[in-house]
Amino acid sequence: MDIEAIRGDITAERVDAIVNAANSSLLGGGGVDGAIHAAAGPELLAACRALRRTTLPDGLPVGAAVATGAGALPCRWVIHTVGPNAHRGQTDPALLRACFRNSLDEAARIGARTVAMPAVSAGVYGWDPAEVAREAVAAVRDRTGTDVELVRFVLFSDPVLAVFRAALDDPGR
Ligand code: AR6
Repeated sequence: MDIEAIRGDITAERVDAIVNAANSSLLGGGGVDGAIHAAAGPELLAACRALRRTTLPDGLPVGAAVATGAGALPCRWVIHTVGPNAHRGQTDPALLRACFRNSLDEAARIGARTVAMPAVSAGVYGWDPAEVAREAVAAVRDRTGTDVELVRFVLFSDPVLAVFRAALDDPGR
């Protein structure tokens, strides 16, 4: 599996699946979630509403991941995950690692070979981007045996890109 980190807007990624840093409602929000819904158009919201009516009436739990179609986005699937919210006392790194691990497992399950991921929880949810980077890299390295061939971390700023590059350069992770 190739693992890389770039600076960019994840909505422009031409990969099989992109990961969304959603909230439990799955009905949209700000940050990368807002950007993904804006670029995908109403089909994505309709797919999320369908999940809420059927398999996820209470919403998506923190740490879990679920795929939908991608509407007008250039990718084929959006994998929604819910990061822990540090402002609400959700400070267990295992929850954050679970987001990345479960997103990758969902990617493998649906047959996605190339996956782009943002810095889940590093924005509105208040986590230190360096800690997000460490958990994200550890989770992905733990899943190198799956059929996913490429994981690309797509970061929105140079400082966040730098901490992801540092985590990737650390062989202990
Ligand atoms: N491409 C890549 N990364 C982005 C983009 C983009 N287009 N836009 C923002 N980021 P956040 P969270 C970065 O706040 O902390 C929403 O309202 C951003 O700079 O999007 O998990 C949801 O509905 C940051 O580094 O997600 C939830 O309520 C990272 O993505 C809540 O925010 C994550 O920031 C989730 O908060």
